[in-house]
Amino acid sequence: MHYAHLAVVMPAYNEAEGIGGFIDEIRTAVAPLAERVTFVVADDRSTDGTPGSLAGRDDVQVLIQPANRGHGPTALAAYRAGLALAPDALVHVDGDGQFIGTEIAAAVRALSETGADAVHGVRRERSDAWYRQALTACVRLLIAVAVGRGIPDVNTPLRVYRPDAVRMLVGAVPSGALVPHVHFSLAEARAGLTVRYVRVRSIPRRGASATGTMWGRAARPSVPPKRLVLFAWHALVEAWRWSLRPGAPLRAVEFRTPQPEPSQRETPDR
Ligand SMILES: Nc1nc2c(ncn2[C@@H]2O[C@H](COP(=O)(O)OP(=O)(O)O)[C@@H](O)[C@H]2O)c(=O)[nH]1
Ligand SMILES: [Mg+2]
Repeated sequence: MHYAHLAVVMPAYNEAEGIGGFIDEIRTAVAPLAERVTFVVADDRSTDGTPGSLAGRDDVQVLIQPANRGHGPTALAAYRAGLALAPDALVHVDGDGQFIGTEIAAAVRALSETGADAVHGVRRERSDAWYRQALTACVRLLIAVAVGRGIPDVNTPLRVYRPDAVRMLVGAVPSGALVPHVHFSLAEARAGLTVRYVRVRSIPRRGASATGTMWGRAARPSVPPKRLVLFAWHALVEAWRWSLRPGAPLRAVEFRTPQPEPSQRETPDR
C-alpha cells in the first residue's frame, strides 16, 4: 500500500551533529512508500543548536519542549504532535540515528503489507555494554512472567503504527512516563493488537561526540554509570506500578477496531 501521508516522529537531545543526515537518509528510503512524509522532531531543550541544524528542511517540524524531561516524555510529545497531523501511518525512531534508513522503510512496508496494527524493529548486533544486556535479559524475564509470553525488545524505539492503535496507546500512558515504550508493548500484547517484528541493525549513535546519551560516561567502562542504575530502578518501579502489578491501571487498556460511520455501514436486507 502506498500511504498518502507518513509521519516520522523523533525525540532529540543534543543531536545537532547527526540528526539532519539521519532524516535525509530516512526521507530517501521511505519516499517510494508515501505521497508525503512529514518529520516531527521534539527537541528536549538541546544546548547544542539541534533545532537550528534542521533549518532549511521544509518537511521537518521542530517542537521545542517546555523543559528538559528526558526520553520518555519527549517521545510522547513527539507521538502526540505526529498524530495531530492525521497521518495514515506513524513511525517513531530516536533522533540519535541508531537505525538504518532502508531498514526503517522495511518496517513501514511490513505494516502496510501485513495489515498489522504495529511493527517493532527488533535490534540485533547490539553493541551495548554487558550491564545493559543484563538489564535487558532481566526485563525480558519479568515480562514473560507477567504477560505469559516473551516480547522481543520490549523497549525498542523503532516502531511503526496504524494511527488508531497508537492513539489508544498515547491516550492511555501518562505524559510523564519514563519508559512509554515498555507500557506500549505490554498494552499491545494485552489488548490483542497484531504486532509484527522485523529484525534491524542497531548502529552507534551518529553524532561524533556522545553528548546526547542519557547515561553520561561511566567512570570505568566496565561499570554501569550511576545515572543508568538510578534510571533502571525508577523505570522498573514505574513498569511495576502502572503495567505489571495485579490491578495496574494500564492492564485495563482496551483496543477497539474503529467502526465505520453509520452511512458507510452496509444496510441489512429486509
Ligand atoms: N541524553 C538525553 N537524551 C534525550 C533526552 N531527551 C530526549 N533524548 C533523546 O532520547 C534518545 C535516546 O537516548 P539514548 O541515550 O541513545 O538511549 P539508548 O539508545 O537507550 O541508549 C536520543 O535520541 C536522545 O536524543 C535527554 O534529556 N537526555
Ligand atoms: Mg540511542
